[in-house]
Amino acid sequence: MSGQIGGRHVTNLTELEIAAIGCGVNVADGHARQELTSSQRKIVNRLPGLFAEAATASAAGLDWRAQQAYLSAVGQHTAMAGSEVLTCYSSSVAMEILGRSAYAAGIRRVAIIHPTFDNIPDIMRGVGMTLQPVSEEELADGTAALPAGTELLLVTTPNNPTGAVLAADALAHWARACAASGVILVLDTSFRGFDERAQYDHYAVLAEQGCRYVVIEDTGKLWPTLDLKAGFLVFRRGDELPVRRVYTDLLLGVSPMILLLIHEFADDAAAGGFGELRQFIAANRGLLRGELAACAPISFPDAGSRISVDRIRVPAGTTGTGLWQALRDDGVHVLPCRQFHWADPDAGDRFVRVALCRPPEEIGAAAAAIRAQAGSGLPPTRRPGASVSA
Ligand code: EGV
Repeated sequence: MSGQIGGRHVTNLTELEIAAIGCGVNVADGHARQELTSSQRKIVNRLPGLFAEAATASAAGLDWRAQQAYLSAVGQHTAMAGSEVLTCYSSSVAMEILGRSAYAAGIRRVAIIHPTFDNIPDIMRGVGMTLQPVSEEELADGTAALPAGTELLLVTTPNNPTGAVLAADALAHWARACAASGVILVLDTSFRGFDERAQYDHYAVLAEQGCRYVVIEDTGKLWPTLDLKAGFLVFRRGDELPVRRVYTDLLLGVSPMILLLIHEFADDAAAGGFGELRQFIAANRGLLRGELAACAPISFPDAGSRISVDRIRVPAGTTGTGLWQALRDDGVHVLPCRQFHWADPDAGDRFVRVALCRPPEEIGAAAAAIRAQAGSGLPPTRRPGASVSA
C-alpha cells in the first residue's frame, strides 16, 4: 500500500485505485468500467475473427491504421502528416519513454501542470528530472511565467482531475513561448475523447508555431475493453530526442490484436460512439451532481468538466482524506485528492474524486453514501418528484 522513496512516505493514487478494485462500490480509478454499448458489443462478438485477421495482416499496416483511425476520430487530422507515432502499451509507458529520452538528451528541468494525476510527476522524477509546478489556471490564461531554466513543459489537457481544457489560443501562446526559448512542449491528451473542446487540431497549432513537441495520446480511458488499449507517443518528425531508440529498448511493438481492436473501436467512436459516450458520462455527472445538489456542504468545483471523473469539494473543517476514509468504511471507494496536488498536498485535501465511467447504479450508490457522510446532521435530501415515503 505504501513505500519509501527518498525518505518520504508515499502512497500513490494508483495504489489506492488497486486497493479498490473488486471491493464494494469502486468509483476510484479512471479506467472505463461501464457496460459495452450495443455496437461495441458487436465488435467484441467478432473477436475470434479479429484474432485470425490480426495473426495474418501486416503488423506495420495494422499499426498505421489504428493510429490513423484514433487520431482522426479525435480531430487530429494533421498529426500523421508532420509527426512520427510510436504505439505503446499504455500512456504511462509512453510517458516513461519520453522521460528517459529527454534525460538522455541532457534535459533536467521540467515544468508540470499543477494539479494533475500523480504518476506524471512521479515518472518524471523517477527518470531524474527536477520538477517545478505551473498552475493550471495560469496556463489557461497565459499568465504563467515559466520557472527559470525550464527545458520541458508538460501539460495535461483535458486535465485530470479538473477537466480543464487548454484552448487553441492558449496552446498557440505556449507553443510560441516554447519555440522562442527552445523548450519542448509535451501534452498528455488522454482524456480528449470526452471533450470536443479538446479536439481542435493541436498538431496544426504546434506546427504553425514551430516548437518542438511530444504528444501522448491514449485510448485507455475511453472504452470498456478490459485494459486492451494503447498510448501513442507522437513527436515532431525528425526531432533529435532519442525517442525511437528508447522505445525499441523497451518494445518491438504492441499486439496486432490490440491494434485491430483499437481500429474497430475508433471507427465506431467516429461513427457515433463518441456522441454516445459523451451522453453517458454527462448523464452520470448529472446523476451524481443531482443526488448531491441539496447537500449544502458539498460542492462541485469543476463546473465545465466533461471528462469521466468529477471532483467534489468537501465541507469546510473536513478533509478529502477524511471523507475518503469514512466512505471506505462504508464500502465505497473514491480517491482522495492530496496527491493530485503533487507540490502542495494540503490544497488537494479539499477534494475527493469520483469516477463516472461506471454503470449508473454505481454512481447512484456512491452518491447516496457521500450524501450520508457529508450531509450527516442535515435533513435527508430528495430528488424533485421522488417519493417521500420510506
Ligand atoms: C486515473 C493508473 C498508472 C492510471 C489511472 C488514471 N495508474 N498508470 N500508474 O491509468 O485517472 O485514474 O490515470
